[in-house]
Order: sequence, then C-alpha cells, then structure tokens
Amino acid sequence: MSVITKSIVNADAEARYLSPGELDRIKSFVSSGERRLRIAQTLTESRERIIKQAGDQLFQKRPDVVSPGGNAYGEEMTATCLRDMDYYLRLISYGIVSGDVTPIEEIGLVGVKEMYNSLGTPIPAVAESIRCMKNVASSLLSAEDAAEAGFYFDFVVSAMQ
Ligand SMILES: CCC1=C(C)/C(=C/C2=NC(=C\c3[nH]c(/C=C4\NC(=O)[C@H](C)[C@H]4CC)c(C)c3CCC(=O)O)/C(CCC(=O)O)=C2C)NC1=O
Repeated sequence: MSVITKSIVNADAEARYLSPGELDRIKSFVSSGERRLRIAQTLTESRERIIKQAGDQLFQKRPDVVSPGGNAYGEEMTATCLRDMDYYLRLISYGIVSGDVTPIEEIGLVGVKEMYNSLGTPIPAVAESIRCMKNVASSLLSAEDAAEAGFYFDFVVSAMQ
C-alpha cells in the first residue's frame, strides 16, 4: 500500500482530515514519484539483461548450485532458478513504484524460508542472486537512482539472512 492509501485508511478510521505529518509524507512521496517511476522503467525494460547477467554471476560464484546434485542443476531447474530471480526483480519494481516494501514482503517473503528449505534450495545462494541483480541493475542507473533501488534489493537480501 502506498503512503497515500495508508494515510487515508488511518485518517478515515478516526474520521479526521489528513494530519500535517501525513500530508508531508505524501508530498515527499509525490515529489520522488518521477525518480521512482524512472527506476522502475529501467528495471522493467532491462529485466532480461539483468537476469541473464546476474544469473551468470551467481553461477560463477556458486558453481555448486548448477553442478550435479545442486538445486538448480539441469536445464529445467536452472530455468526455474532464473524464473525466481525474475519474480523478485518484478516484486522489487512494485516496491519502488509504491515506495513501500509491503508488496515485496506479502507476495514474496512471507514463508519464503520454509518454502526454500522444503525444496532444498540454498537460501544464501538465493540471497546472492539478489545481490547480483542489484549489481547489474546499479550499473544501469545513476548513482542516486542506484541508491534508491538498492534499498529494495537489500530489503530482500536481509529477509533471507
Ligand atoms: C512471486 C512469489 C513466488 C516465489 C518467490 C516462488 C518461488 C518458488 N520457487 C520454486 C522452485 C525453485 N526455485 C529454485 C531456485 C533456485 N535454486 C537454486 O539453487 C538457486 C540458488 C535458486 C535461483 C536463484 C529452483 C531450482 C526451484 C525448483 C526446485 C525443485 O523443483 O526441486 C517454487 C516451487 C514450485 C515451482 O517450481 O514453481 C516456488 C513456489 N513462487 C512464487 O509464486
């Protein structure tokens, strides 16, 4: 939920106008809108490249996951692994647009450790894949935009610690 929706829900629950503090937060959300949309647009347009390059980096750093016995071994499993990376990049783009980590959390992080444990997927390697996507994405963005986007990538990484 964006800060706008959240503020309105809270204010209406108390049948009051938006407070000066809420209006200030909405103002800063609105004024950062162009930057957030620009970042999301770059990530969306470059998604194939980000996933391909980040996947190459991941499999170089963690050759075990694509070796016999590894969780992403074999064409089909490797494709599923890259698909998961695509899922997270998409969720990160939602977070950036809404200026809020809630969509990332609700769609992609609740119960994620249990899920990956039950699949035998090494969670540190998933976290590494997010770091690799952050690196590639950062190289496509200005320093300021990379810092903003970095917050959302880091959020996913820290949820997987
Ligand atoms: C949008 C929210 C969402 C997420 C996050 C999600 C993840 C997700 N990843 C899965 C599998 C998987 N995920 C991976 C991923 C990896 N294995 C590795 O070793 C690498 C470290 C890593 C890639 C970075 C693999 C290989 C599988 C298949 C495992 C198997 O079938 O044994 C599965 C099991 C069902 C399936 O195969 O589709 C789910 C539900 N699904 C969702 O709907």
